[in-house]
Amino acid sequence: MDARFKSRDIERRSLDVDGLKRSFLEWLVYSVGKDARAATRRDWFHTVALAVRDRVVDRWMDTTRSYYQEDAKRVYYLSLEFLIGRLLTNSLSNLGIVDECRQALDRLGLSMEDVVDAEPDAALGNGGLGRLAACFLDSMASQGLPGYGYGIRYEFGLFEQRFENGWQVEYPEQWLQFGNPWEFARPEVLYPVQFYGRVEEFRDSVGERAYRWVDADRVLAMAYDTPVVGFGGETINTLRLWSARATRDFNFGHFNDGAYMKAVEQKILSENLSRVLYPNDATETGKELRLKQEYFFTSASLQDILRRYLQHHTTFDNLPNKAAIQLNDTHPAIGIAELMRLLVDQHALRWDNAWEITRATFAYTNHTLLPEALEAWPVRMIERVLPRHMQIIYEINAKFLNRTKARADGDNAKLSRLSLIDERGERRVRMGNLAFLGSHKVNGVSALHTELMKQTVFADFHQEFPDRINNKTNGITPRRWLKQANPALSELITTRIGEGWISDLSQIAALREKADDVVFREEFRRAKRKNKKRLAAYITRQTGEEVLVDSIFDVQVKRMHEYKRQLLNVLHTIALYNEMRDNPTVSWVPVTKVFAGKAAPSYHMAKLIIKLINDVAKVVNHDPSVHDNLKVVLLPNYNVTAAEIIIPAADLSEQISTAGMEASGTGNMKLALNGALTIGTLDGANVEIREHVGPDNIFIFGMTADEVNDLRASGGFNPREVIASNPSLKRALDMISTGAFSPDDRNRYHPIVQALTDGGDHFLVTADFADYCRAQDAAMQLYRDSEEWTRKAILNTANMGWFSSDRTVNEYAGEIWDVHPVHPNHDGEGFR
Ligand code: GL9
Repeated sequence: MDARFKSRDIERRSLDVDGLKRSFLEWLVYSVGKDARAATRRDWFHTVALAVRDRVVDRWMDTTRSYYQEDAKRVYYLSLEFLIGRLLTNSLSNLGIVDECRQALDRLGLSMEDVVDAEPDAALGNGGLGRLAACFLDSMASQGLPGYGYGIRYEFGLFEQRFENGWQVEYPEQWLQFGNPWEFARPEVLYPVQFYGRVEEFRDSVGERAYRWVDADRVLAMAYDTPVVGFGGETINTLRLWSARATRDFNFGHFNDGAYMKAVEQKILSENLSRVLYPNDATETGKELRLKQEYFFTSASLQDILRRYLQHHTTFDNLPNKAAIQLNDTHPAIGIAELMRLLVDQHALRWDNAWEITRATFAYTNHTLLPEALEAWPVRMIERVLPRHMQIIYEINAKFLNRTKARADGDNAKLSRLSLIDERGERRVRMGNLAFLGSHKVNGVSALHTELMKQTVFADFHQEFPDRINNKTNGITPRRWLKQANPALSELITTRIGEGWISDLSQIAALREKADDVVFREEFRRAKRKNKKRLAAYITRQTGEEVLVDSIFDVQVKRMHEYKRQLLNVLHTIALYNEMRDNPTVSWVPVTKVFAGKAAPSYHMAKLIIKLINDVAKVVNHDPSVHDNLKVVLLPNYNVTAAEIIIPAADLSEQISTAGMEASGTGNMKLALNGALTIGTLDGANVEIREHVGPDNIFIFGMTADEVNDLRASGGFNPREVIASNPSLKRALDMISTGAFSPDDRNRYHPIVQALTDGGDHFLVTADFADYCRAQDAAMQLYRDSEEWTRKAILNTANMGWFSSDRTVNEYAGEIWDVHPVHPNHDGEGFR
């Protein structure tokens, strides 16, 4: 080989400071096309990202080749959402070259922070469900598991949130505007996906009835691959996202004048499929475009999976031994009908055989019990958009109900609950039932949630298939959520217990004994304080508000939703404000209430709550009578990048959903791992967090899920009575309803007051208010004793090891997927 090429080739992979610096300059000039004098921060970000990407490509190919050579069983994580966030620090950190990169940039007169800050936040998800998918990708790659992510390459991720006059306003988030240096376009990886048309019946070669889907519209799914760098850089997995492309199969015969332009227009419109992420949190509005998105990426992914499988196999009998497909919620559940269609219609398998293979291949994760989130597509819509799938769903249903009828002896109510078709009102396909029936395992995301699945939405199915439901409590990746987001704390931890915790978070338990070490406590506090200063500066930049670094940073960051009860927190804020005003001579523990979160654009109540928080902030923050003892901030545009600044700085973590409604939560885990104490209900994974950190190190309040259930079953309660008996609650609500926070529109909050009173207070805000205030008081009293507080904070960090997504993914791998780590062969050419 030409020596010049060879040396360049080695340079491409060198990881020392000089090599990095040289390759930055080369990338800047030859790929970004700028010289160092003209380069902007964004140019430098692209330069560095491309240089880093260079250093993973060889190992990426090695990884893929090893999977192929070993014909390893792969797991395919199908998800409509991947909330990835920024990738630069993540890649550098997992490759172990953060310092080298910083020094190389330093020599070029650049700050690493500036370069990192120029990366857009990839927000291809709404919240917990999408972020979980991203944590799982990191954990699979970090443990050498052959895992692929499949999803949609949305041109517009989750909207950008701004506040105008205190109201949420949505702006398009154009994360791809300046290009995406991490992805590789694969114009040759292209699959047709069909919609509409009709089904034709015919006789196959052996005279059996068979079906073909004809006269359909066609769209192409084109692949974009992003390498997923595992910790240590040994395994580099793939996230494959599909983008819609118009077909070029013009029927020239049809064209004359206007028809031509119309046909081209139609083609262009078909590319809208991958244009935008639906911004709904746990509610689906039943829009046809959404159904098409779900089918689009599911069909392309299944075609790709079968193509890969067929490189090694000639029959489908081994598919379940070579591919595990995990459905992230019901969004890809149409995949069950699609795999049946591919096997039966395209590959001529017998129905029963295809069904056995399908069921053994799929598994389904349920992420919420909220009834409004359970997808149910109108039969008429599926009939029109996916006519063959509707037939297949009917067939699955008929066979299932026939088999079940024999045993159900006349329990027609039960049969109609088990049916894939909801016959009440407009007929609808219950996607949860389809997902359950078409999967060999079905799991919930926390112990409580899984129990509730068995008792509520899937009670009948659980009776029929008692071994199918299992629990996989969620987890979070310690790489992003401790090592990268919180360098101050993670460096401290590493000096004391080594760095084993990064890939085996259970080792963080070694910190337990440090909780009684006054020197360690002092250093732990110093790390927290550093993070709080960083957040205080961010708050000032974002809102103009100055906050006291030594106040309690009381943090509630998550989507705005009534069940998450930001309102409960707001009512406590107002009550505390009143107490401080009434008792100005008391020495108060200063409190900073930090809120952040987006509301679905059509969720009026959630948007009104945002306005209320901003209105309360305006009054409280400008009232000199509370001095600086209370500040309220609502940070705009909460996303992964903001979370990385907010979470390490939190003292108190608000996890206050109505018991039984938050399936798991994962923010609760991130905050506790970073040494925040939780104030929370016994809901979702809070229950397990309490077990791990110990009941003395968490503030639990409120009704339990059983109590909530009993109360609702007994016909609810009368919020008016509760309010009348609690003067501080009454006063806070009166202030809201009389316009104390909205003098410009005194009726503005009528809908909120109404919901909490005559509306019956469905989320039990008033019912839990008194106990919540008691828990808040306990937290404030504890905060005065900074040694005791720190001790408990350390015990939180030390006891959160079990909540690593490595543990979660290993449970899936062992109990659902049956996949095993593969050690890629890097031919000794690796960088370590
Ligand atoms: C969610 C649940 O509401 C959370 O409690 C859970 O932690 C995550 C991950 O399992 O899934 N289900 C759901 O629809 N969302 C969740 O966060 N919503 C969003 O992702 C916006």
